[in-house]
Amino acid sequence: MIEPTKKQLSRLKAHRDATAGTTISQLFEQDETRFDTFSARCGDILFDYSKTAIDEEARALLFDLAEAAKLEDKRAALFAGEPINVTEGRAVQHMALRRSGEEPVMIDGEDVMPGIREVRRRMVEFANGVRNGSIAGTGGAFTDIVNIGIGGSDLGPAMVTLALAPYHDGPRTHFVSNVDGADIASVLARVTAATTLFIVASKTFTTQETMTNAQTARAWFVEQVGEEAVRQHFAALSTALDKTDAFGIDEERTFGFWDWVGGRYSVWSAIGLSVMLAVGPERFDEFLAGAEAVDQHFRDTDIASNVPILMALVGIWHRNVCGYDTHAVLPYDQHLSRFAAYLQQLDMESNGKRIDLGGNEVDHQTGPVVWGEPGTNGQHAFYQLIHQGTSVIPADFLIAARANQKTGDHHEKLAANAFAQTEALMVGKSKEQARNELLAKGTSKEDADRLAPHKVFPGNRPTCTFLYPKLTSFILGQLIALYEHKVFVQGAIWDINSFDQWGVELGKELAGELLPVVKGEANAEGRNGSTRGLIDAFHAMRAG
Ligand code: G6Q
Repeated sequence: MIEPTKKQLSRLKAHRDATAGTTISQLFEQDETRFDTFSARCGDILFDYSKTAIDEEARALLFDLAEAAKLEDKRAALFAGEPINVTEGRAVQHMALRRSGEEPVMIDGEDVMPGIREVRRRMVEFANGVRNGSIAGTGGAFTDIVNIGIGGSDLGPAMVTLALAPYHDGPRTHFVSNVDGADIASVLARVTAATTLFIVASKTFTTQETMTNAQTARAWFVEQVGEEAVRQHFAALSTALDKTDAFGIDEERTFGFWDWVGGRYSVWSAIGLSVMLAVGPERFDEFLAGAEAVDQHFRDTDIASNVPILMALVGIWHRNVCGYDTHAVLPYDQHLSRFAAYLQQLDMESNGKRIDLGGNEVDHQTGPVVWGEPGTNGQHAFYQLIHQGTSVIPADFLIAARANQKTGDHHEKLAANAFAQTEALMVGKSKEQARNELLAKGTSKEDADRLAPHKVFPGNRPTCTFLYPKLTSFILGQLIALYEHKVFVQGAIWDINSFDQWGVELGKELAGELLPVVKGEANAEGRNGSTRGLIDAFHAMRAG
């Protein structure tokens, strides 16, 4: 954090110390208009942050904090295509992938839009061909698509395809990511080689998991159908066109993207091909349009009603001012069941950093642990801790006004639960209330005294709610882009690089070193006692 930001943070902490005695419920008692003044809209999405302890003064201080961190300059540098990913010397321009219109987007003095449009045109042509059967396999029209990728080359398309299941009218899609052979084996057991299209999705085309799975799929396919059909049944999504060729994938079936698209920001690029195949190019366009609308909102809206900035500042308040360690994302939307997993990568890989842009260790907290599961399921599992545990866990609730399907009053019940949870977390239940309720039910005075403490809900636990009309491809594009820009804003305030991921390297290096030891081709000499012991035991168990 740069000095002026630190000063602002101290002011915020002083304000928090002075006002911590005021509960969120009391803020509503003091201000009848609080819901209106502490909520904002981005298009059709309503973002309610009134159920947090942020008051007028705190919000003003948070705005000052953003200004002190030079957020506007940083946002301008992002959109201008400057190489803000400084440790990799790259621009960050996933926004260009969802850009419509004719305006150029310059990176290194070159307009990248013609290249983007050309790849998208080829994707549309290919997707239409596959969907109408004019591009087919040796056994006829493709019935199944297997996307082989991991991390950013898997989570985005897998999450989005699931989220848009109500619009799925193309071939069945499957996602294989884990190097655990169980993953590919279970998918191969479900598909027919002659009508399956394999998409190898890898920016670098060197990732161990993806290349291992791709080779296994290729060998299985060759055994079933033959080597000569590989070109007809395999496509590649990558920036490494030389490597896709070496794998035996046709240039015509290779869809490229660029190094200024980070893996976890790549669902908008060729990496989204499986989504396009599943829901069709029109829906995919709507998905891009939703994100583009948020880009415009983020770039042009005043800070006071700028939803991604507000989301980020609420997060900063919880993380840096209140000191909360984790952040729960709780979609009341079964189709968003992979949304938290997706956001985990987006947020934790982007902002899980401890070195600032100047190369120094930060002296403040950065990204929180992000986690979550859909409601109402979570209510019957981990919500106990959110309500009564010792940690305060700020949570985002997401709920549509309308469901994608007609199933009696399921949706009203779902919504009632979402609203009830945020209310319960805020208002809580006092010991006296708990005791009186027990007495009213006829419990003895002695038992009421004994049980009441267990039935206390401290309340005053903060939540934000996103309410949207229906989970369409447009709304989904908006939701993802909102979180993307939130992550950017927080990284800007923390003065860290949100766009590299060096923290994933060491484990990869060591796995490379250990593979020959695990295979028994090298010995474990020189390694620490635990690793040596584990590998020896591994060998012994296998021999047994
Ligand atoms: C994302 C990360 C990482 C990446 C995977 C797959 O931002 O860089 O999750 O997407 O490691 O990489 P490849 O696409 O190169 O196989």
